[in-house]
Amino acid sequence: MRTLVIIPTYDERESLPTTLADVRHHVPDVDVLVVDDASPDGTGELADALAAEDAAVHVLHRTGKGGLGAAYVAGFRWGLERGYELLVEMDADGSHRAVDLPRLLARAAAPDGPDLVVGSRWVQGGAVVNWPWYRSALSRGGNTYVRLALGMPVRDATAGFRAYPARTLRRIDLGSVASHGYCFQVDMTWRVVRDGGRAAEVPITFVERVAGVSKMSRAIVVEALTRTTAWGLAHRGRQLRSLLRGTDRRR
Ligand SMILES: Nc1nc2c(ncn2[C@@H]2O[C@H](COP(=O)(O)OP(=O)(O)OP(=O)(O)O)[C@@H](O)[C@H]2O)c(=O)[nH]1
Ligand SMILES: [Mg+2]
Repeated sequence: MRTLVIIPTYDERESLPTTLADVRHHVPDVDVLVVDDASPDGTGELADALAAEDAAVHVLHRTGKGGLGAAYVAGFRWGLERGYELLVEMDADGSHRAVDLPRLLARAAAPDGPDLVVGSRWVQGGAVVNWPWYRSALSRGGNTYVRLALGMPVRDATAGFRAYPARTLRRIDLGSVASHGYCFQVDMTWRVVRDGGRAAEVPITFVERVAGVSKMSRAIVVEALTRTTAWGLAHRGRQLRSLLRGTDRRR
């Protein structure tokens, strides 16, 4: 399958070279697209220099920090226009290990494979390295809330290491995806599952970044919480209405 690994960057000058080298080493047949939002630290120029030396590496420059979701939507469009059959999301900061990519890709490429493959921290065999207890608690708690609110059988819906067959992305109205932070991941998972798609989880080991700074913020957590609650209420309302219609008919 023609595969594109999309790596969004904002101020990842220190981490990007290693991330790119690891991807090229572990999955040499795969192309890479760096989507940079005019990083002030010059990550975009660095990516251009790396791409000039390697025909498999491409760079998409955006004009300013527009959030993770918008960067991925731009990357998906770029890849779909060029006929890639499998599109992968991966962080630049070293948290997602390229050594896990072959398993993720194999699961996605299997005959009759799922509509989404999530690299999961919270299934058997998954792990997180070097997170303080409160980051683990936030991620586990957030994912439990998402699962209960949406009734979605996914243990790590906020995970940002994942693979989409092109057919899945073509079914989604990408222009209507407005989530910015890791809410984007929940949003995309929900769109797949809500419409009857199958999501599979593959265990991965997530490693806390060693260089650069996290872009996670209170606003990103609040966005995830409020949007998930709204989707959950709408979903439960729909369920209730169809239940009542069924009861009416039986009377
Ligand atoms: N293009 C682009 N990339 C972004 C933006 N925000 C974050 N990123 C990138 O998205 C990836 C994930 O962001 P992180 O800051 O690591 O966020 P996180 O993984 O939720 O948080 P930590 O676990 O604390 O690192 C990294 O490669 C970032 O450089 C953005 O607005 N635009
Ligand atoms: Mg990170």
